[in-house]
Formats: sequence, C-alpha cells, structure tokens
Amino acid sequence: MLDERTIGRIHGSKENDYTAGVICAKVARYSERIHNPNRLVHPLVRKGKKVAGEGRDWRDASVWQRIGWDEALDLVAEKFDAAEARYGAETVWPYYYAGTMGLVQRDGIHRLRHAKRYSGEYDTICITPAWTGYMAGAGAIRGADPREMAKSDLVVIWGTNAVATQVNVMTHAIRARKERGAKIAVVDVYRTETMKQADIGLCLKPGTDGALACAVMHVLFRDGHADRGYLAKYTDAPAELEAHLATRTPEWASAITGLSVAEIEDFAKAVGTTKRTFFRIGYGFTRSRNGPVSIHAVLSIPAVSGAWQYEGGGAFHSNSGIFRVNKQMVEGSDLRDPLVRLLDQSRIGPILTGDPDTLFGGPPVTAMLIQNTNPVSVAPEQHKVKRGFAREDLFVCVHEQVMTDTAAMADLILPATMFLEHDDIYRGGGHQYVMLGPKIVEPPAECRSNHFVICELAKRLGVDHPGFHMTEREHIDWMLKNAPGDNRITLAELEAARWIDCQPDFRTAHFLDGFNHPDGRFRFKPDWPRVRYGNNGTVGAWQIMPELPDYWDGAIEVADAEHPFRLATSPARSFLNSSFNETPSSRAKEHNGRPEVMIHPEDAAARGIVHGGRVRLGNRRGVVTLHARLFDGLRRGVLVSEGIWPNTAFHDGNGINSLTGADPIAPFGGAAVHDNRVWIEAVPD
Ligand SMILES: Nc1nc2c(c(=O)[nH]1)N[C@H]1C(S)=C(S)[C@@H](COP(=O)(O)OP(=O)(O)OC[C@H]3O[C@@H](n4cnc5c(=O)[nH]c(N)nc54)[C@H](O)[C@@H]3O)O[C@H]1N2
Ligand SMILES: Nc1nc2c(c(=O)[nH]1)N[C@H]1C(S)=C(S)[C@@H](COP(=O)(O)OP(=O)(O)OC[C@H]3O[C@@H](n4cnc5c(=O)[nH]c(N)nc54)[C@H](O)[C@@H]3O)O[C@H]1N2
Ligand SMILES: [Mo]
Repeated sequence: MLDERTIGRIHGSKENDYTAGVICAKVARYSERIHNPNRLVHPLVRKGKKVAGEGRDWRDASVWQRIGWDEALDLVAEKFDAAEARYGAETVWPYYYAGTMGLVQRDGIHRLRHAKRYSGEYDTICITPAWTGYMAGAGAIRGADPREMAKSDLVVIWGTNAVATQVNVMTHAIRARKERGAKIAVVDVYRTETMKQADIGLCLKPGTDGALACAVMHVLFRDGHADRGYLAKYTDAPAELEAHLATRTPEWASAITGLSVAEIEDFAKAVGTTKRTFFRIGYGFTRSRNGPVSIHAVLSIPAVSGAWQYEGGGAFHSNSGIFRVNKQMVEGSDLRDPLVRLLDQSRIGPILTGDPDTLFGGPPVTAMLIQNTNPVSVAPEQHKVKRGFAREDLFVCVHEQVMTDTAAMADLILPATMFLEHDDIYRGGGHQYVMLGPKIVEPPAECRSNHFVICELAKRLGVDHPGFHMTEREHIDWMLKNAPGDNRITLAELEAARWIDCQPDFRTAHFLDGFNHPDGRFRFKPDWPRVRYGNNGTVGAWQIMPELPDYWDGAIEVADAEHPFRLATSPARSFLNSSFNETPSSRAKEHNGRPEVMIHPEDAAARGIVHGGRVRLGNRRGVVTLHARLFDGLRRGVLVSEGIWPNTAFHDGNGINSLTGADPIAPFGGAAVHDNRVWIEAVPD
C-alpha cells in the first residue's frame, strides 16, 4: 500500500505453506488493473438504442450519460417492479458468477433473489461436469492434501494447465522431483507450458481421456498391479470392471487417443509400479460432452492401483467439500421458495432468445442484474447471447469494474469495487485454507461494493431480511460463528490467524474409512441420475451413459468431412477467463497481443495457411476471424485457441464463444467449451 488509495506490487506470503510466496502472473500485476484509467467509476445510463460492438468507451457521451447513485438504484427498482407487474417475479433474473470468489460479495445476490422470488440460476459453466463425475466415484469433493504432492513419486497432472491456471501445483510437484526424484506426467491436448516441464507428456486427441484411463487400468489388471485387497475392501464392482476392461487394451486406446501403444504402456507401467502416484485432476478435460464420464474414469485409476493408501498417493481435484462456513444469512436461503424455476447459466443465449425448453413454461426474462460475470464474452452460443442482450424489451443493469462486452450492452452500468477495496472471506479450491480478504484501500470515485448494491435494492424493492442490515464484517463473523460442526471461530480469530487450515486428517482425506457413499465404497458403476451433485431436475441422457468407466464417443463432436478439426479454447496464462484481458501488459504478454489459433504446420500447409496469417474458423454456430500460429506441439486435426479475448479484439467482433455450444452436458448440464468441431480456412489479408 502506497497511500490510502494506491497499492504497490502484490506478493504472495511465504508463511502460507500452500502458496509458499508464489503468485500467478495475472495477480502480480494487479496494481495495473486497480489503477486502470479506463476503470468504471461512475454510474452510467444508456442514451440510445443498443448496438452490438458500440459503447465500449464509457466517456463516449453519444452512448452514455452519467447519473447519480440514488437515481440509478431507483431506476433499477422501477424497471424490476414494472417487469414483475407485467410477467410475474420470475421474469427478473439476477445473474452472477465467480468474478469475485468472496462469499459476501459473490453470494449476497441470492438474498435479493430469494426475498423477491426472482428466477434462480443453475450454475453450470465451470464445475458441474467435473464435480458430477468426481462425486459419482468418491461421493465427496475433496481428496488427498494438495501439499502431499511434494511427497509423491509420480505426479500426474491431468487435463489442467497448472502453470497458467493453478501455478502452486508446480511448486509442490517440482519439490517432489527435487527432493525425491519424482516424475511428473502431464495429459493434455497440446504441449502446454506445464507439459514442457514434464518427464512424461501425453498429448491426446480432445475428449479421449476415458480411453487412456481405461487402457491404464487394463494394464494394471493384466500385469498384476491392481491392488486386489484394496479393491475388495473399498470398491463396488471390481470383477465387473476387470471383465469390462478386457477389451480396453492399449491398442484399442491408441486408435482412439492418437497416442502410441508404447506411450500408453510406459505410462501405465509407471502408474502401476509407483505406489505414491498423485493424480492432480483438472477441469479442462471435463469441458466436453463426455466430461463427467472421463473424469470418473480417471478417478477410477487410483481405486484400482490402491494409491489412495499411501502418503503422496491418491487424487485431488478440489477441496470445496471440506470448508465449514454457514452461508444461510448471506444467501437468505431461509427465504428460498423451491418452486421458483432455476435457469441454466450456460444457456443464457437460448434463454434470452426465448427458447421454450430453457424457460420451463415460465415468462420470458425481461430484467436482469449482473454481477461478477461477463456472459456476452464467456458464455457459449455467443450469437444468441448477443441477440438476447440487444433486445430492447430487456432491461439490463451491469455492476462492473471495467467496460466488458456485457457492460457495453447494458442499459445501466454501476461501478464496482475491486477485492482490495472491500472486506470478504474466501475458501480455497486448490488448497485447504479459509482466508480473510480485508479492505486495504479506498475505492476510487463512486465505486461501490456488491453488498451495498444488494442492500440498497432490497430497500427500494420493499423486501427485508436481517442480512440486508449487516456489514460485510458482520456477515463474515456470522458465517464463521454459525458453522456446522465444532470448528466454530469468530472473525477476530480468523483475523488473528489470517487463514485457517481445514484439511481433514490423513485417513479421512484418503477415504481410508470409506468413500462418501452409504456403503463406503468407491463406485465404478455410478448411479448417474442420483449422483448427489448438480441435479436440479435437468437430468439428461443418463440412460445412454456408459455403466462403467469408458470412452463415451457418442457424446462428443467428432470431426466430420465438413468440419475436419477439433477446437479446444484453452486458458491464457495472463487472463483469468475474461478478467485481465482489458489490462494492456496482460494482453501484450499473450502471443502477439491478439487472438490466435494454433495449428499443426502440416495442416496449415495443406490449406495454404501461413504463420501469422489471417484465418477463419467456423461451424454451424458461428464464424470467428483471427490469426494462425503454426505449432508442432499439437496433433494434426486439433486446433487450440488460448484465452477469452474481448469480442472487439476479433476482426468481425465475434468472440471465440461464437463457436461453442450451449447444449447441456449429460447428465446435469455444463458448457462443453473445449469440444467443438470446426473448419478452418485462410483469409486474404
Ligand atoms: N491463467 C488463468 N488461470 C485461470 C483461469 C484462466 O482463464 N486463466 N481460469 C480459472 C478458472 S475459472 C478455472 S475453472 C480454472 C480452470 O483450470 P483448468 O483445470 O486448468 O481447466 P481449463 O482451463 O479448462 O483447461 C485446462 C487444460 O485442459 C486442456 N484440455 C482441453 N480439452 C482437453 C481434453 O479433452 N483432454 C485433456 N487431457 N485436456 C484437455 C486444455 O488444453 C488446457 O490446457 O482455472 C482458473 N485459473
Ligand atoms: N471458450 C471458453 N469459454 C469459457 C471458458 C473457457 O475455458 N473457454 N471457461 C469458462 C469458465 S471455467 C468460467 S468460470 C467462466 C467465467 O466467466 P466469468 O464469470 O464471466 O469470469 P470473468 O470473465 O473473469 O468475468 C468476471 C467479471 O467479474 C468482474 N468482477 C470481479 N470482481 C467483481 C466484484 O467484486 N464485483 C463486481 N460487480 N464485478 C466483479 C470482473 O471485472 C469481470 O469482468 O467462463 C467460461 N467460459
Ligand atoms: Mo471456472
């Protein structure tokens, strides 16, 4: 902190034994984001009609007009009440996501939603496919202590580009290599920065992870590396699994994944002969139409090898299941009416364009409040999303920090605080700490917190709840004091400790007293429709899902004659989804400061595509124009475009999600953003 309004460089704390002083490339440059001259600092109301691609400059007086906070909040209340009077409360859809992961600022929007019986949001865009598949096997979203990676002899980083998205994984994996000579294996669809650091790099065809996992298990059974004692004690159907895997040979998997038989055999041998094998399982490979099946297949490997029994062995995906905080007050969940519809977050395009399947027979959405998310950029089927936001009969209030693609389509913009300008509490995802994120500096000009907006709107909309009268700090204290179990603490105690370690003991974390199902057994045969995660009534296609771990080919978009390529839209190292893509130095660090698509040089040559040349990608959902980057670190027939760039960074204003689909992933929904078949062609400059 330089003065009460200015921060200096952000550092990681060396005293935190998970992050160990390491901070990611994005947040290290946070001062540039917080003190960005283009930051939104005043409420703004739109003057004229909504035109896609316009309104990106908040100083543009032909589009935006400054208004006071009171007037702005009155306007929201007036529009929401008018919409409700016409169509009923479910016509209002408060829409949010995890731009901030603080529990007060992120989740307070639900208090207003429940108090008013506005439409609910079924959150599917990120974790749903992964958690469904993980839950199906283990019955809980937790695993071995992530710090144990440092005590492993083989760290398998599967479907995550940890160097970019979760850099602290590398700290522990590399410690294991230095201190114990551990090997690092990486499974991805291209040679990422993470794979470049690996001893074993497995570059497979997108969506084929289930086949690799099955072949590994085939070899474990075949070569006597399956732990039969463990299987008998801890799993549901080992004999059926073994019989089923008889045909899932390395040759079979080689034809599907594109990996050689030797690569598969060697990897399986390493897993089979290394008791302390730690599977660090990411999200990337679950963003496919067979994602839940694939992650369940991967999670089945340590249940066959018995790696869970050893320190430094087992699996970890997310620790979200270990934290004990009580969100009832902040979310106002006591006011929730279970009969109110839940609209699917990922299907915002079909929803706003009136697809009856997505509205559950209820009214159209005609009013929205948006906090912490940028759907015009990040949501699939972008053409529909844009058409929806262009509707003149839809009133949209966007509460934002910077001028995003979504804010540019709003009727009203409210300026938001950043995380160093408000108090909040955070739970880890990749680690085991609950942390306090106190306010450090004063916000600029007229920026206000999410909590302020929600409480002020409640007043104007005539609803009440104790949560609307509490400060952020009172909410944090309440969440901690009313936590379930006997680990209750106070805000003062958290403040003194700075972070609280919630990691369960070794036996619990490694499921040595049983997996979290009634019979205590890991499920090789999931009861898909009854998996206890994410089922909000949109159960689909479970009847045709494989019964046992498998490669589910019928689900994904396999290439065809018209669309000979498979496209993954992987993360950029310097952006966090669409956050930071407005920060000049973050943009400059990504390739040539412009969106690009990586293509194998032989595929490029066959199509007259040159390095740096302009290309068009397309499918039935849309067309995107960007630049080619020739790269031999991916397979022929595969394309990778890193980062969610602003739509305006593309030649024709169509962002990468113009190509992705909003059809739900079975069984409980999700966005298959890495599962796209496309064509590609060179465009004359
Ligand atoms: N720098 C940066 N960090 C981030 C984010 C970001 O956008 N940028 N996003 C944050 C968020 S919200 C999340 S949820 C996490 C997500 O972080 P991750 O768990 O890393 O998930 P993804 O970013 O979706 O993709 C990870 C990798 O999966 C690969 N992949 C795609 N399809 C397949 C496949 O079929 N098989 C295999 N094996 N791999 C595949 C991609 O190429 C990519 O390298 O990261 C968080 N951290
Ligand atoms: N093609 C493709 N699409 C993807 C993905 C992909 O890998 N490929 N990844 C998907 C994933 S995993 C996710 S999680 C989603 C995420 O997508 P989003 O939830 O939209 O996340 P961001 O794009 O980072 O945008 C969050 C916004 O919240 C704002 N914000 C941050 N803090 C606050 C705050 O305290 N108050 C307010 N009012 N605003 C705040 C930021 O300025 C930012 O504009 O995108 C998904 N879309
Ligand atoms: Mo995410």
